[in-house]
Amino acid sequence: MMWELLIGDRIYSSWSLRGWLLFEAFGTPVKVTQAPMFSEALAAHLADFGSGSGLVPQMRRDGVVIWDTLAMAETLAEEVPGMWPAAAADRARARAMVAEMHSGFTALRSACPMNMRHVYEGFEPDDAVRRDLDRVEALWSGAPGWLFGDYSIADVFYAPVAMRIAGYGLEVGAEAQAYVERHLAHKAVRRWRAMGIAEHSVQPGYDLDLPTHDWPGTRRPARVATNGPAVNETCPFSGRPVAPDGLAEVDGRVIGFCNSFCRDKVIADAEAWSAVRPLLT
Ligand SMILES: N[C@@H](CCC(=O)N[C@@H](CS)C(=O)NCC(=O)O)C(=O)O
Repeated sequence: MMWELLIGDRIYSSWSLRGWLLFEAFGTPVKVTQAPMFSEALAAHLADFGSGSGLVPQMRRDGVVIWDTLAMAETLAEEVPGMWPAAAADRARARAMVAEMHSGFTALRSACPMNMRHVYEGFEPDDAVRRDLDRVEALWSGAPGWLFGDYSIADVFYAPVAMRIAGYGLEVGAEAQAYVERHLAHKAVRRWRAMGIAEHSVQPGYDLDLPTHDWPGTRRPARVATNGPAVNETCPFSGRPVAPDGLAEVDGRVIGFCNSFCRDKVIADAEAWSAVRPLLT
């Protein structure tokens, strides 16, 4: 049986992002169930999972429920090779970094809740946030690209920190900034954000009253299309017929999808989807 993963709002839920990357970034198939945080729908899914933790993400298979990202990482790493670094010393350091992320950085996490919709302007980190950032920079220092060469669980755990540095315009040195940009360019992260935009969910508690500008990166100009025909007859994701409300215009070409969620995730970032690339100009 395939693992099932329960997640909250993709735009805001940093732990959900970690949980999903534990699958997506390592090519492990998973059936994802998403519902907005604090919603009745999520409460019903949480009750069905039955762990009693009340938090996301959670994963389950064959009646076994795992309700915390650290336990999810260790459980998946038992069956998926290469999730931890290969060398024992790297593995030990990676575990320490992941544990520190899991239990620490409370100032950064509470002052800068993840919000992948846009970049805030004029956010001033206080001393406690600055100390957390200094610590993050020290941990990332000397990394050969990803923290331990190949992408590992350590990178999964620091991906939302990279999103916060980007999203709050937090100043870090050139080396840390390059690591942030590596995450921003990571196709899995781009797909996650595109799906988050397509959820059209707003959680007011996560939004700051500051001016904003666009999320970093270049994306194809795209919008909802009302008139076809589309260049394709079947949805590039599902193979099902194109739906009347499934049309997107990307760079002037109308592409069709089987539902409006897939339409909107492509409008948000067309190049993040390998199934869509052959349909782009
Ligand atoms: N230690 C947990 C943290 C999970 C967590 O705090 N999840 C947040 C979303 S990012 C949540 O479910 N918040 C909803 C709530 O507090 O009711 C883990 O590693 O999975």
